This record gives sequence, C-alpha cells and structure tokens, in this order.
Amino acid sequence: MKKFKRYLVTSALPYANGPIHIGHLAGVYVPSDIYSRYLRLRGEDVISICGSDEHGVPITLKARNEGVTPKEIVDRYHAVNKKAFEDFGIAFDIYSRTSNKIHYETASEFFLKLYNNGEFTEKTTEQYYDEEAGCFLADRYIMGTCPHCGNESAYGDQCERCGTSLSPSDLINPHSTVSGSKPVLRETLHWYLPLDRYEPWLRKWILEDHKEWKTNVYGQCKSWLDQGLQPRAVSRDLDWGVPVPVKNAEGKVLYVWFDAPIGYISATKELTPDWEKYWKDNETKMVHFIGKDNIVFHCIIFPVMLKAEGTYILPENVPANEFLNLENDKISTSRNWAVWLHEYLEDFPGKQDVLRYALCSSAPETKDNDFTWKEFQARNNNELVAILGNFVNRTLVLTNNYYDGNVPPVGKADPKDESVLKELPGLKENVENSLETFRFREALKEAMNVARLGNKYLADAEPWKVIKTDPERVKTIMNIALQITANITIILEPFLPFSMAKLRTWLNISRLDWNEAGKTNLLKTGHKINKPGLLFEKIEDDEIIRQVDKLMATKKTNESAAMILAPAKDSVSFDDFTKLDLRTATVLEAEKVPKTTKLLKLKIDTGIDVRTIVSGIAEYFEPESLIGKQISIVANLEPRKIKGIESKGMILMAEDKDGRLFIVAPEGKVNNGSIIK
Ligand code: B3M
Ligand code: ZN
Repeated sequence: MKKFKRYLVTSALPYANGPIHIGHLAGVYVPSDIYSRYLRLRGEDVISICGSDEHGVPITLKARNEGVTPKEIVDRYHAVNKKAFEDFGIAFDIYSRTSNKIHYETASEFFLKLYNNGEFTEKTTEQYYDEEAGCFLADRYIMGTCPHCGNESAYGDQCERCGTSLSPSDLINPHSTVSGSKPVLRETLHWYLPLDRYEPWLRKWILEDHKEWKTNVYGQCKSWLDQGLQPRAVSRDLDWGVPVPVKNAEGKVLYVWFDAPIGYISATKELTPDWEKYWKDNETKMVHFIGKDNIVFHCIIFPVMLKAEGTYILPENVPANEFLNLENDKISTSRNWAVWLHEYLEDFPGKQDVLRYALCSSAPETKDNDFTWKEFQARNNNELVAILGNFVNRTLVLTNNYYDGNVPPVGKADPKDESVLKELPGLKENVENSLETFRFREALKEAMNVARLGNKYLADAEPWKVIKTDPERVKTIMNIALQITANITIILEPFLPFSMAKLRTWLNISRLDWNEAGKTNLLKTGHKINKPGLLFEKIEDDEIIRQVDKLMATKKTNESAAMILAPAKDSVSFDDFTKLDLRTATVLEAEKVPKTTKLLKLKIDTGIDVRTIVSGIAEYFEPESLIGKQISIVANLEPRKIKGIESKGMILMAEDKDGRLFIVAPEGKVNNGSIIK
C-alpha cells in the first residue's frame, strides 16, 4: 500500500437549510472524525475540511416558504451546525461556508479555467419560465402530474412516488410552485461539462485502478458508467449562487453541485497558505466522506472537473455509507422524523461519546441500518458501563485504595499475565487494519476488545480477594491492569475523545501517540494517578421512554396532518366513469425493475388475460409478498413503456399523506376479472 506524506480528509458540506441529525453523523461525520483523529494520533500531517453548502434550490425554497432571504437561512443554519459539530467533538480543522468571498473567487477561477480551455459545450435549451414571478424555474420549482403513476405532486426532476426521473416537459399540467401560474417555455443558454468525453478515463480510473473501493460505491459508479454518461449542465437560472463569470450570463449561477465540491478547495485555502501541497501534490492522500446519495458527485462529476482542470490530485478513496433509519422509518426532515444533534446535546448533556459509540456500532456501512433508542440504551449500559467503565473504575479505585494512587511495581508475571500482555499489540494492529480500510464498526469492536481483555483479566484475577493472602501478587495484577488502562486511552481516543480525555486526567498523563499503544510499560512504577469519577452512567428506562414518546408525538402530528385530505377533484359524468374498466386481478409473478429503486414488474391474471404492469411500489412492498395477492386494476388504461417495459394498466392503491401505499382489494376471494362498479 502506497505511503503518503499527508492526508486531506473532506466531509460532505451539509446544506445550510436545516440542522444536523443522526443520519448525517452516522453516514458521514462520525466516521470522518474517527479517521482524522486516528491519523493525528499517528502523528500524520492531516487536515479535516468541512463547511456549509449554502447555495442550491433547497435553500431558496426554504427562504421563500419562510418569507426571508436565502442569506438569513444560511446564516441561521451555518451557526447552528457549526456549534453542534464543535459541541459534539467533530474536530474539523476548518468549518467554512460557500458564501465566503474566497469561495466565490475560487469557484469562478475554476470555472473560467475550464471555460477558457474550451472544456464546456454551450447549449441553448427551452426551460420553463414563470412570467408572473419573472424567473426561470429550476426543476424543483415545477410540479405537475406524473405521466407514469398519476401522482399530481410530481416534481420537474423526479416523481417521488414511482421514482421515475422526469424532466419538466414530461409533466402533465405543469405549474410553477413560485406563483402557481402555468409556466411558459423560453430559450436559455447553459454550459455543459462533457462527462461523456471522460467516460473512458473514468472507467480506467475507477473500475480498474480502484477495485478496492467499497462495493456499494464501486457498484453505483459502475452502473452510472454502464448506463453511459451525458453532458451535465453546470449553470442554472437562479439569483442565489456563484454568478457565472462570463459575458451573456446575466441571472445565471453555477450549478450547486459544480460549486460545492470546490468549497473543499476554498476552505483549504482559508485554512493554510500551503493549501496546494494538499490539493496538488501526489504525496497527499485525499479521502471524501459522504452519504450514498452523493457518490455520483464525488466519484464521477468532481473528479472529471479536477481532471479537466489538470493541476489537482484525485480522491484515493470515497468510503460512502448507506442510510440510517430511525425506529424503522426513514429519517425525514420534512416530517421531523429525526434525532437532531443540537436537541440530543440538550437532552443528554456530556454524553457525546455515548451517541458516537452507538452510531459507530450500528453505522450503515454496507447497507441501510436502523437506530433505536432501546439499542442506544443497551450499547451504553451493557458495553460502555458494564465493560469499559467497570474495568477502568475497578483499576483506578483499587490503585487508590491499595497504594494511595501510586502505580505499584510489577513482579514476576505468571502465564496468565503473559498471555494478556501478549494480546495487546495484536488488538492494536486489528484496529489499525480496520481503520485503514474504513471499516469503523469493526475497528470499534476491536478497540473495545482491549477493555474486554482488561475486564476479564481482573474478574479472573480477583485482586480484591487475593489482597488478603498475597499482596505482592496484587501489585503485579494492578500494574498490568493500569498498563491496559493506559493503552485504552490511546486506542479508544478516535472513537470516544471526551471519555479518553477524562481518563487521561484520572491517570494523570498527557495524550500518548498511537505508536505507544501495545506497550506494557506506559505507566512507570510510582507514577501517581488521581481519584477517578464515573466514566459512563447507566441510562434509565424513563430517559428512553421520553425519547420514544417524543417520536410517537411527532408521528401523531404527522398523522393528524395526514388527515388534511387532498382537495376533492372536479365532478365527472357517469358516462365518463363508465369508460373506466375496473377489474379484480391476482399477482402471479413480481420482481424489481433493474437499476430502479421504486419500480416493480408484475405479471397478473386479469381474468381476461395475463399481462404485465409496472408499478412504483417497490419501496413499500417486497416482490415476493405480492405473489398470489388479489388487487384492483384499471384494465383499459393505454399501455405505456416504463424503463423499456410495456405496462398495460394501473394498480389501484390507497396512499396516506405520509406517502405510504396500501393495496385496494376485495375483502373476500373473487374471480379474476370481476368488474368493480
Ligand atoms: N450539500 C449534502 C447533501 O446532499 C451536499 C454535499 C455537498 S459536498 C460538496 O445533503
Ligand atoms: Zn410517478
């Protein structure tokens, strides 16, 4: 494995339009912080870069909804998130923001270099324009009916019900979400990054040179490449963002996903005048920490930008995590279904490490995972308190009781002692190997094995009994327990920085380097330790019940909001209604549509025939659960091609406001083809 002179660690820049929640922490910021802290402990030259992503449509949408300026939104959440990260011990070297002047300069220079090198293609296209509001409409500002599933609240870029990616011109009855009016098409000029031109290079750089990337990342990149890359617009008709720095670009800004990754560069410039040795020297290892929804931007688009610019290094690894769910439901800002970091810090003051531990232990490293308050309590009580806390407490209390806090001399080690001491270097190496390969759950487990080793050693040696008969023996036992405790302050530092700081105070030592770990003479005989406190406290059921109740109250609020039904539609004539041929049917086969996350292909027996229907229900039903089920369909809907599959008809579903779907079916067994009247 290549040895690097320095490390550049970047963490996804959170949009400054809302607070940080546990999904962000588990996906990006806890692993990134563990990695950076580990490198620092090793004495490496490492910088950890982050900051607020302050442009983009979500921010202008939120500002419009609140009747404030985008600046007011980003100022609010930049401050909230910066403080929350600091309070939680995420030790970035800089937490900058993309509304800073240095970022505007850096992003403009970057764009101009590509522009002057002729990298961009210019294209005039027709885009929707809101004549009432006097502005072009970004995709998310246009809503209408999805041509595939009839969802009337489909966005111009995607239907969130059936998952089909759309373009605004696909929508039926499109309307502007700014003024509500019907938008008109107007010509507009944009600049396109020729991703297709870099496809052969990307194939080699990723699929051949980076086979070591995590399978979820490698797989997503491969599927993007296999689908074929298209030129990508890097500008938008918006009044909030980095202005496009060329003539005839009035009212146009850089696409947020063009400017945001450049935010890593501008933040580094802010941090150090030596920024180029991190960004332009092949002796630097660059690692991007992100969530899976950012893979294409960090593995395809940003690398093409860096390659086209020509003087920058490329990321060595992009260990993206999957998503964390909360109590078996997707975390959702709009539904307030989240544990917000700033609220956690209020409810559990001083317990940052408990959340770091719980989130790292159940991190969605290879697949989506679930956070429950019950497991959070169990991790704290059964592992942090019962193993780590118990071992440390016994060691320090007994040393104070028996030797007034002085480290006793170690006598002749017996075979048991030898085998315990011999395990330490191996455990340290296991932690190193896991961290170097971005397997943080495994690394934490290995690190906790040092505490398990100590806890078992003391439980077996029982110094509190032996002290009565063989006090010399106890000196050896306690010396070894203290050496293990000193090792813990090093090996668990990347994971539990607050607790390890406390433990170092009680041991009366300063922070030790990583290469000291594994040694068994870290505390010299006669070294005086301090009186300990409690490293962790039990979390009682009532604290957990309070948190779960808070979530249930949120669920209730959502459900009551859910009862605000969609407005009734205009009435239709009976003749119109009879044109619909509604029938019962049975599902014979069901399978996921490849390369989509929301579509199922169903083979159904309609009593009239056996046919295929494609439906956007994959997020709500496992295919196998539908086989044999009775359903209701619109049998005479015109066939249409969805992802290349001819779909004949539509399945009737009841959708609650939360967007959950339920099958509409007769309550008893009826023949296929029974007419629904
Ligand atoms: N602002 C985070 C997100 O998609 C996005 C990351 C930018 S990193 C350059 O939630
Ligand atoms: Zn749809």
